[in-house]
Formats: sequence, C-alpha cells, structure tokens
Amino acid sequence: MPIAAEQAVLAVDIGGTKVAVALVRGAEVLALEQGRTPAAAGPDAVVAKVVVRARRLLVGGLAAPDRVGVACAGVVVDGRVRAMSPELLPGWHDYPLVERLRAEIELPVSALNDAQAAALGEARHGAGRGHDSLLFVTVSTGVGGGLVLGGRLWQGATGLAGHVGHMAGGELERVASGTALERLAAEAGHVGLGAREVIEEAEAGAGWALRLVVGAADALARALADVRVLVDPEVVVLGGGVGLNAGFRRAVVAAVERSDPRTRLRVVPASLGAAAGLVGAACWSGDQGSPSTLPHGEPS
Ligand code: BMX
Repeated sequence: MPIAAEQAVLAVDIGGTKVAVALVRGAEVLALEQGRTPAAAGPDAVVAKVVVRARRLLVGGLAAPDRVGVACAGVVVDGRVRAMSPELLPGWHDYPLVERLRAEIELPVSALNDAQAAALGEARHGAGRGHDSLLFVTVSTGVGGGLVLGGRLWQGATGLAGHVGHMAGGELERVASGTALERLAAEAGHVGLGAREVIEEAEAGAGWALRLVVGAADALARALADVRVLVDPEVVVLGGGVGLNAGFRRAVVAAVERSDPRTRLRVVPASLGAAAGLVGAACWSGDQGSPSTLPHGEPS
C-alpha cells in the first residue's frame, strides 16, 4: 500500500534578529522567506511581517500546509510569549502570539520557544538522532537552549527549561551572545563590529578580540559543566548564527577541553543549521492535537 506523503507545515521562526517563514515537510525546507525582525517596532509589527511572508508562501502553491508551527524567542506558554530578555524583543510582555496569527492565517497554530523547537528538530532529524537526551544551545542574538530528555522535549513546569543564557543571573548571555560580543567590542573601542567580525579578528590574533571570544567560550563551557552536573545529557548540539560560526565553535571546543573532565560534555554542531527551529516547530505542531489551537473553535 502506498504511504501517504507527510503533510507540509507552515513553519515560523521568530528570533531577535531574523524572522523566517517556511514550508517544511519532515526535515525538508521546501521554500523559505526570511528577513530582519522589526524587533524595536514591537510584536504586532513582527506578526505583520510573518503574515506577509506566510501569504507569499501560501499563494506560491508549492505545498498546501494544514497547520502552522511557530518557534519564538521568549518563554512561550499556551500560545502567549513573555520575553526573558526584553531588551532583545521589546514589548513582548504576555503577547497572545497564537491568537494573533490565527486571526490572520486560517489554520491551526501552535507555538513554543525557539531554542526548545531547535532542540526537538535536532533530536528528531539532526545531530541528536540516536541520542536519548541532549541540550541544544543557540548562541545568537541571545543565548538560549532546549532540553530533550528520554526522547521528549522537556519544557519545565512553566516553559522556562533550557534558558541557559539566564543561568547564574544571566552571566552567559551577558558575555557570550552575538549582542554581547558586539557591545563588548564597542566598549573596547571597536565600534560597529558585528559578532562575526569580532570572531574573525580573534582568529587573526587580535588580542582584544581573542579575550572576548575566549571569555565567551569559557563562560559557555562553565554553563555546560553545570548542565552536566544537573541533568547529564548525552550530547550538546550547538547552533545559532554565532554558534554555527566555525571559529566560535573551535573556541568553544577548546574551552570545553580545558574544563574539568568529570563535568565535560561533548559538543557537536547543529546538523540542520539555521533550519533547526523551523523543523522543530513543524515537528511540535504535528505533536499537538488540541482543538483549542484550531481557528474559531472548530472541532478537531
Ligand atoms: C534569550 C531569550 C530566549 C531565547 C534566546 C535566543 C527572549 C526574547 N529571548 O535568552 O527566550 O531563546 O535569547 O533567542 O526572551 P535568539 O533571538 O537569539 O534566537
């Protein structure tokens, strides 16, 4: 008997820097529309961007998705988003993201934190396949994370689980995020450089840049040691715009190698790359069957 083709999902990934909307089937991104997040303009402006891109994909007719899966930075509970790092997504206090999207796109919508989504994506289709447990870490605008334990995404009692950037009072995000590298470089007199340039400078041997990148990598290695002590996952999958940078990854691997072997974790790159959140959001939407996520209270 022929096996029915897996249904496509309209997947959305809202980060502090980039908004991506895609048609996803399994681990395959069939079509992608992305651009900068109008973060400073607030959540309604971000949703408007998502809707424009979604409509473009839907009229493209490449696939007819039957649902929407959203990965969004911030703590996401019951379709509502609260920023943990309000400076990265201003105005997201208790924002009804799912409700707003559902009003514009007549499909069932589900949402979860962006790094938790990426953890699920990598666990099912990426570098975490074959592992029972993993921590996904994104080093991007912020530093986020997601835990898969016993093969299941662990969001915690209130959706906060995995927010590694906020461990130890937020020290990791303050020194290791892309935003932090940019800010610290400016403070060291190198104004206008992005995280990528700072890493390039470090690789070229500039002492000031090396101090920043090694400082970021060491802070990440310390956080990973704490995660090992607390949950002892099999592997750490590193992603995000900065996390996927080869120079940054080398610095992280070196920092982990310098750390105490008793609490060391193995770090591997996200094999889905920048699509991890989209693929994970699509997986998550497939796992949700709640009628409350259907438009206008339609029965499932
Ligand atoms: C911050 C926090 C996390 C998010 C992480 C990575 C907000 C807005 N963000 O720690 O929820 O997962 O950044 O986000 O509270 P990104 O924007 O760098 O992808």
